[in-house]
Amino acid sequence: MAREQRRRRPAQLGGLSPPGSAALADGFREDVIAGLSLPQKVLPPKYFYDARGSRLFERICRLKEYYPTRCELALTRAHLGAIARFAGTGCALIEYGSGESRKSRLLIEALRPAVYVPVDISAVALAAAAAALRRRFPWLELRPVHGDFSRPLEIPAAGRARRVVYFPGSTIGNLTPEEAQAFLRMSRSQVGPKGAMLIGVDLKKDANVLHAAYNDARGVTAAFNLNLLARINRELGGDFDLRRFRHYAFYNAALGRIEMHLIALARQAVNIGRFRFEFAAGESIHTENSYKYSLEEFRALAQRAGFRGERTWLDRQGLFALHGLAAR
Ligand code: AVJ
Repeated sequence: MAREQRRRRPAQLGGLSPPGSAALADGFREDVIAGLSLPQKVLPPKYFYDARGSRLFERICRLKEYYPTRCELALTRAHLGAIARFAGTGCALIEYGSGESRKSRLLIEALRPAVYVPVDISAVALAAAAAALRRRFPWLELRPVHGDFSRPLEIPAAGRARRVVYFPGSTIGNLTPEEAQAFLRMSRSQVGPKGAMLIGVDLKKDANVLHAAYNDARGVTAAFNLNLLARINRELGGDFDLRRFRHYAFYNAALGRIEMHLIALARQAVNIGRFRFEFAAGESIHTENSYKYSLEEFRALAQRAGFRGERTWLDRQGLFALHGLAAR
């Protein structure tokens, strides 16, 4: 087992980072060494999204088993008028994560925000998204913020416009419920007493449906998970043998979450720079949690964070929810 004093994570919300964000290299090394030194080995899911991982995630979003992306887009289309009325046209729309998705374009068209503030930790992704939006919406007042939305941000002056945070994709599922509550509370202070939030949250459902979504037949999710080890090899000089680890995802009903792991198929040692990590046969690296919330559970969580769950929109199959939260 590697020895090195473990540094405290800079924020509690270390698991949260928008898809496509390039994690800072030094943080990556520290987090990997620290995570693999724990009795239950862990790797933070934000490191999935290097260039290759982001491409694999896009492929996941198009898989037939992976319903969240499809359902969220469908429900946004189906309820666009009501969503826009809830948020209020002419609001200041702040989006956490990449701002070039199809859902954001729909919202911008329907909401005609006074100002649109995409927040992304990846400068490259942010610039590309902003350029595309400028071409498409020449009338739009666009003020990109390069930063980490898991920490309080300086949001450019939006005048008197109502602030609405848009946080799609159930990315909040990567956080524990305690972390999610803290994150919502921080968002609540960002939008102020008249503000609101539109947040996409995956629902609890038949465990077989959940299982299929994270164990797709083509093995794209497995490749996405294993890419984390490949990335450690590429960027940190690790010597993981990818053939000796296997993707394992299951629904932990007691905790209400999908867990993704990488399981060592045989006893082995892995070197990363001057560190050496021992694996027993069958030992896991826990790489991701994806929490699922019933409508009531999420409303209660939002309530504890200073929001009132005012509206909820579902897709036709009732698999995914968009919550309209108002500050209270
Ligand atoms: C981007 C965190 C919402 O949890 O479903 C997809 C990531 N992991 N397949 C999710 C993911 C495996 C995704 N989130």
